Amino acid sequence: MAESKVVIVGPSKSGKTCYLSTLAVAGWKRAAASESYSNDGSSDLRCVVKPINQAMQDLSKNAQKIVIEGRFPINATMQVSNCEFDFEVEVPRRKFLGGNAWVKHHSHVHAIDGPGGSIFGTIGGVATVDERLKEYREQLVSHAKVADGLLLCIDATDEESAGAYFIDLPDLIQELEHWPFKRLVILLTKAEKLVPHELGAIDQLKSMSAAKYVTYLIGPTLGMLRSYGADVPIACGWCSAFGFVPGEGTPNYNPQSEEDDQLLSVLPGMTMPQKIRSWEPFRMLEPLIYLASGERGSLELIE
Ligand SMILES: Nc1nc2c(ncn2[C@@H]2O[C@H](COP(=O)(O)OP(=O)(O)OP(=O)(O)O)[C@@H](O)[C@H]2O)c(=O)[nH]1
Ligand SMILES: [Mg+2]
Repeated sequence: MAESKVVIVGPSKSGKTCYLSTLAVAGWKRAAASESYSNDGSSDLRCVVKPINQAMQDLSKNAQKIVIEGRFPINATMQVSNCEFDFEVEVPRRKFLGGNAWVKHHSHVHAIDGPGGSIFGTIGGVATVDERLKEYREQLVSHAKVADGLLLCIDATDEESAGAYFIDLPDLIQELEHWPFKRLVILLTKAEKLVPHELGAIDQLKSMSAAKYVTYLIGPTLGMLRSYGADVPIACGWCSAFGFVPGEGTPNYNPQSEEDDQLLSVLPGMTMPQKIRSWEPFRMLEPLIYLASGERGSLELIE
């Protein structure tokens, strides 16, 4: 079994915890043969996410519960949690004389989730002098030093976070002393909010280039990453924990709500099966598929 260790990094509120919370359900949706679920990239790859420790189980369960209520209130993370899960992906390899042979990649993933402010404290008002944050930072750095994969989250709707990356990410990379990562993904979260709140908006998002958007947001920071992780390609893509309303393609958040946590699809009077079906996270698994197997799906490489 291939063991891989992934570190998830991103400024406060960039969607790290929601990302982890949503993975298990995204895996079930993909595996449910009765649902024509095509929102997670190439559907010919079989994959499964199995929480194996309490931290990951708690996150997944929390997301399952709150989504039934039509709200997604995830609190800011105040400690480092070591979320462990098994991730399996089977990738078809075309055989010489036709047909497919399946190659299984099996990762035991340790995903470290911690408060964004411990790494990205300069912009956004989180004081890095805070002793607790310093301690969290040390833990994250020690995990990152032996990680194979780096998943950087950026809130696609928050241009300010480009400043956080520009100012604070170089310090973190320097602290690692050597570049440990074999694969790197830059993930644009909350992507459903970037397109107009209308029917079919999902197709607009699918036609937009994540690579161009990442380059626009953090171009010079990419140069810094390149100079440290010379040969490691930079993959990037869109994702959304809220997703789009199934069958309609409308972004699944309530634009009238003040809070950033209300799903549009869960309406009073809906049956429970309807509620459960109406939550379809968008492209949550592709980063993990790539980190485990190198299969890119819809992730784009930055040239
Ligand atoms: N609309 C929308 N909101 C999202 C999505 N993912 C996360 N959010 C919201 O963004 C806010 C921050 O998400 P978190 O997952 O807590 O972010 P975090 O990076 O873990 O933040 P810290 O723990 O503070 O470092 C929450 O209010 C979420 O409800 C998404 O896909 N769409
Ligand atoms: Mg968090």
